[in-house]
Amino acid sequence: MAADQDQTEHPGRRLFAMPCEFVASAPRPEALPAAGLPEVAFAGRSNAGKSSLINALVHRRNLARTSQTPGRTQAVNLFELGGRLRLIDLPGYGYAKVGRLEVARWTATVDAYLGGRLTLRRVCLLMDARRGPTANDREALDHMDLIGVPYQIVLTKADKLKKAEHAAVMEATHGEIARRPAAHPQVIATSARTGLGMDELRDTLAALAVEQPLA
Ligand SMILES: Nc1nc2c(ncn2[C@@H]2O[C@H](COP(=O)(O)OP(=O)(O)OP(=O)(O)O)[C@@H](O)[C@H]2O)c(=O)[nH]1
Ligand SMILES: [Mg+2]
Repeated sequence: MAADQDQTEHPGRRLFAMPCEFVASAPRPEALPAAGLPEVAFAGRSNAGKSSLINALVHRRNLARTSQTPGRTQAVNLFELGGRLRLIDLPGYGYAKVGRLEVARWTATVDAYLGGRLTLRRVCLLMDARRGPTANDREALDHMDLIGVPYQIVLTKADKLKKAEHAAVMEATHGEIARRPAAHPQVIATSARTGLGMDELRDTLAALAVEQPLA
């Protein structure tokens, strides 16, 4: 397929082929840079694959730091894509094995960083496709429904699923969000390893970006 045709079918490809740069790492809310471009934040349990997904979206190996050690991303890290969209890597919550970041602490972080941020267009809430929603995930969804932050569920590590498992987790996830007011109805299953679902996610996020790079 010709490249032009590709980009018509997948408008997200053009945006996500643009340069992506690290903007800032904010360990505390006061350190967050001023709002400007529309923002998409990536949230979820520690080890859900947030940093890996950001890297895969922008075709970079190690822009966002990934780790086998859950809880690695502690600060809020901001990246800017093509002068059109900001990507925000949030700390994970609720991993049992390390000094556990409780959902209560995570919700405080979300409130402090993103609660009043008018430029926040969507939170991608990542869930490991093999696990489906955990109790912690449900608390996170409840919190975002309560404060009215629009979010979309993105299943990760879908390369680990068999076909029947894939269908089952999609159905269960749609059931989970059916009555949730702030949930986007589309659930996307992705793999940072195989690229599954990545164009679909890029297209969805591209619709939130500004049309022209801000000068
Ligand atoms: N099989 C598979 N493994 C993945 C995928 N994405 C991430 N992983 C693995 O999952 C682990 C955690 O990935 P990270 O991207 O660091 O997870 P995170 O959500 O940023 O974790 P914290 O920063 O600790 O909250 C790493 O070992 C990754 O290699 C995927 O699509 N498929
Ligand atoms: Mg991370």
